[in-house]
Amino acid sequence: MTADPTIHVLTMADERYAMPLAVMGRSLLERHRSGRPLVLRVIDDGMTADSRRAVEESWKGASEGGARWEFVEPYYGQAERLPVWGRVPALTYARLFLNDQFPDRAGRVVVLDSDVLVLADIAELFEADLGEHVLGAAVDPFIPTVSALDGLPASVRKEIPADAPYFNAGVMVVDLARWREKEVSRRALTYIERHYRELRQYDQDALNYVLHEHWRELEAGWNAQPRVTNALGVRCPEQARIAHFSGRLKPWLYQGGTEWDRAYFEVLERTAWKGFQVVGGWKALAWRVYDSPLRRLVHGLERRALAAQRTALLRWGMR
Ligand SMILES: [Mn+2]
Repeated sequence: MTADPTIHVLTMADERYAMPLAVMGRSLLERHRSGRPLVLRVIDDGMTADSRRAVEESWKGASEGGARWEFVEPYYGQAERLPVWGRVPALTYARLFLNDQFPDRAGRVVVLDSDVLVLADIAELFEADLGEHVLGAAVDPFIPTVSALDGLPASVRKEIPADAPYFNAGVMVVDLARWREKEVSRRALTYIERHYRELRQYDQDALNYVLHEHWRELEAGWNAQPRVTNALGVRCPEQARIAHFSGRLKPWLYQGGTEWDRAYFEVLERTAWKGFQVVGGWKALAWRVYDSPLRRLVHGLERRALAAQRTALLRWGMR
């Protein structure tokens, strides 16, 4: 590592995610206590000027010092086809070109989804032991191995042991020099071009394929996913250092009952969205009923139904 002590963090958001971005950034900055300079770089896919102003307002004074932020445009390299379906925008693929965001750097960068809540000092993640690996990430509790439901497609499984763990790309610490050395961006794009009809988790599939021997498993607490408990009956790590509200059950859409939902709203109250309340009505109620321990009875079916929908869309809906 270089002598530059600056901590670099990269995230992505569009207009729909302005508020979650404000909460994520606020939580990151409030816990940033190492005294090192911190730069939060936001890949901004068309936020309005008002929203950006509110986001920046939310971050002012959040950190005891040494933090700044910048907004940049998305970049997708030579990509021609970025398959999307459901609620996730093409912006997720910007992650694959993270090295292009730092052309002059060879150190590290922490990459965070904007649907996370940071509960620990990010310096610890930034300094995580990676050995010789390209990146550090936590195993995805919803997709523990490459051969799990929603893991990598059968066509590539012969190249990777079936029990190889599968990581969630929503929280990563990346060594930029090694990323370039392994040509991760180019190879991930090749994977997407070749397998776009079988993609399940967008860019995350490509990264798991390309890096299956080159990532270091981090403690589960760095990417604790609160919804896993009701969906799978799996415990969420108690020592959550980053809570990740992955999937469709976002804390701002309905009243989730976990301690992390409460923590989320505590931070939200210190942003420009102070006073925000979940919109009531049948939809929020439906999410709430749905996110119960009973969910595990139907979760498998739900995922299969979504998979069938996605397959039909990728097969018939593109080109
Ligand atoms: Mn996410």
